[in-house]
Amino acid sequence: MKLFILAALLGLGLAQHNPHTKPGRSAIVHLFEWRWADIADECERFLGPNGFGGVQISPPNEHIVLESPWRPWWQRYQPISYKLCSRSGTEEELRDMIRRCNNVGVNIYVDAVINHMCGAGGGEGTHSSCGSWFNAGNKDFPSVPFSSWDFNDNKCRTGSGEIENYGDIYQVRDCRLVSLLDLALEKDYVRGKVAEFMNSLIDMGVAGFRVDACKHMWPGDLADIYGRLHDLNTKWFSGGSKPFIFQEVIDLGHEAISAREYFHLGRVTEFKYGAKLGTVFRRWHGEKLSYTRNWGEGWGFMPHGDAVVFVDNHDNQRGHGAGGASIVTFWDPRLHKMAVGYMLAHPYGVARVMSSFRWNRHIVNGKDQNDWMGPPSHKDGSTKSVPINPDQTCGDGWVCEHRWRQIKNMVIFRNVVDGQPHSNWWDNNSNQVAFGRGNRGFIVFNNDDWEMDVTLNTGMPGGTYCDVISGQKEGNVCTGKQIQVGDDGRAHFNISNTDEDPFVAIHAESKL
Ligand code: AAO
Repeated sequence: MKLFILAALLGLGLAQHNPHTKPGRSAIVHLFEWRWADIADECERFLGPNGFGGVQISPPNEHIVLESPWRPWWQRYQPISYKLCSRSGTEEELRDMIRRCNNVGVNIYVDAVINHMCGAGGGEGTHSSCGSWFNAGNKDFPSVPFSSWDFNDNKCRTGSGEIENYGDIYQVRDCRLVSLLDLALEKDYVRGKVAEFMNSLIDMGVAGFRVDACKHMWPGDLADIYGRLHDLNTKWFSGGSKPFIFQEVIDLGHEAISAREYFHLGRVTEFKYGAKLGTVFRRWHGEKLSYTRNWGEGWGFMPHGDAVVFVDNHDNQRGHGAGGASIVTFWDPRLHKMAVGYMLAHPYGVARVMSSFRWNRHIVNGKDQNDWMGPPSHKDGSTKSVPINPDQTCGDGWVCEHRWRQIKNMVIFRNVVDGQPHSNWWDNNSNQVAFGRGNRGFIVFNNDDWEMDVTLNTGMPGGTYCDVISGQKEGNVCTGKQIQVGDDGRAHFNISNTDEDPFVAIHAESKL
C-alpha cells in the first residue's frame, strides 16, 4: 500500500511539472498588470501567431485598494476575497480572455496568492477591488468568509507576529511576511476555500498556477491543497491533465528553507539563474561568458525538470525579492536582449519572459524611492489599455519586452530547436561564445570589448540563413545579416563589439 501511495504522490508531483504548452510552443510571458481585455487581444494578434506557450497573469482575485502609496502594484498581493474582480478586469472579462487565449493555443497561468490576505494594517471598509467589506484588524473577511480562527497568529512564536529570522523555518511559515495576515493552511476549512478558488479558475480553462510565497507555506499543506485540484478543462486539454504548478521559493543558497523541499509538488522558480546570468553579462566579479559552457545544473541550479527560469521578475526588476543589483532588466536593454536571448537559446528549464511597465524610477542611495509605482493608469486609478504602435512596439508606458524583435524571434528559436541537445560549444576563454542546438539552431555572442571574427562549426545543414537578431526572414529575403553555412556546417561570424546587438542567431526556419 505504501508503495502505491508513494507512486501516487510521485505521479501527482511529476504531472504538475508539465506546463501543457501546445505543440511547437514553449516560452511563458509574464504580462504584469495587464488588463484581461488587452491580454485577450495580445493572444490573438501576437502571442498566438508568434508561438508563445502561455501567459502568466497578475492575481485575478479581489485585492485591497490603497491610497498611500497611491494604487501600488503590490496591492494585488493583498487579497480581500476570492471573487474574481481586480484592477485587471471583471470575472466575465477574465473568462473571455482565458477562452480567447486557449483558442489560439496560448495557455493562461494564474498568479495565486494563497499564503495570506491583506496587511494587518489594511484597516476596515470597502477599499477593495470588488467593494467587499473587510476588517483587517479583526481578521474578518466576510466575502470568503475567513475569520480570526483562520489565521496563524496563535502558531507564530515571535513577539511581533512577524518573520524576524529567515533561519527559523517555523517563523518563515507560521508568522507574517511583511505584516501580511498569515492563513492557517493546516485547517481543512481554509484548505477547502483555497482549493475552491483555484478550482474555479481551472474549470474556466487555466493551465496552472504560479504559487506566490511558497517558502512561507508548509509543503504538507500545499500537497493537500494541490491534491484537491481538478484536472484541466478537457475543452482545451487532454483528459487527466494536472494543473501546471510553479512555486515561488527564493533560494539563493544560504537559508534554512530550500527550494528542493518543494520539488515533489511542482516546479520552482530558480532565482540563482537570473542573478548569475546578470553577473556574467555584466562581467562582474570576474565572471566570463566562457564559464557558461556547463550552464544549468553545472552551475548548481536545481534539476532541469524542476526549474522555471527568468532573467528578471516583477519583484527583482524593482529591488524587491531577491537577485540584487546584478539583475538585468529592460532599463539596460542591450544587456537584457543578450541575457534573454541566451536563456531562450539554452535548453535548461521552462523559460519565462518578463513584460513590464515603465515607472518614474528615482534611485537614492541605491534604493528606488518609486519602487511601489503601479501600472500606467487613469486618474481614477483604472489601468490604461495597451496601445500598439505602427512599429509593433507598445505605447503609454508599457515596455512590451516580449514584442522586441530580438526577444520575439528567440521565442520562436526556442520552439524550432525544442528537444535538440546543447552542442558545438565554442569560446575564446573570455566573453565570446557560441553553441548550437543539434542541427536546428546556432547562436553566437560577442560580449568582449573587441571585434569577433571566427569560423565555427554550426552543426547545421549548408545554406543561407537569416540572422534573427539583426533582422529576420521575410518572404525570401533577410532583413538583417545573412549567414552562409557551408556543406561542412562551418560558417564565418563577424560581430563588432559596437553592434547594437552583439549576438547572432540562426535556425532551421530562418533558412532561405
Ligand atoms: C507591502 C509593503 C510592506 C507592507 C505590506 C503589508 O511593501 O511594507 O508591510 O505591503 O501591508 C509584494 C511586495 C511587498 C508588499 C507585498 C504586499 O514585494 O513589498 O508588501 O506585495 O502588498 C520574500 C518572500 C517572497 C516575496 C518577496 C517580496 O519570500 O515570496 O519577499 N515575493 C512574493 C511576490 C511579491 C509579494 C509577495 C510575495 C507577498 O513576488 O511581489 O510582495 O504576496 C530574502 C528571502 C526571501 C524574501 C526576501 C525579501 O531574500 O530569502 O524569501 O522574499 O528576503 O524579504 C539576497 C539573499 C536573499 C534575500 C534577498 C533580499 O538576495 O540571497 O535570500 O537578499 O533580502
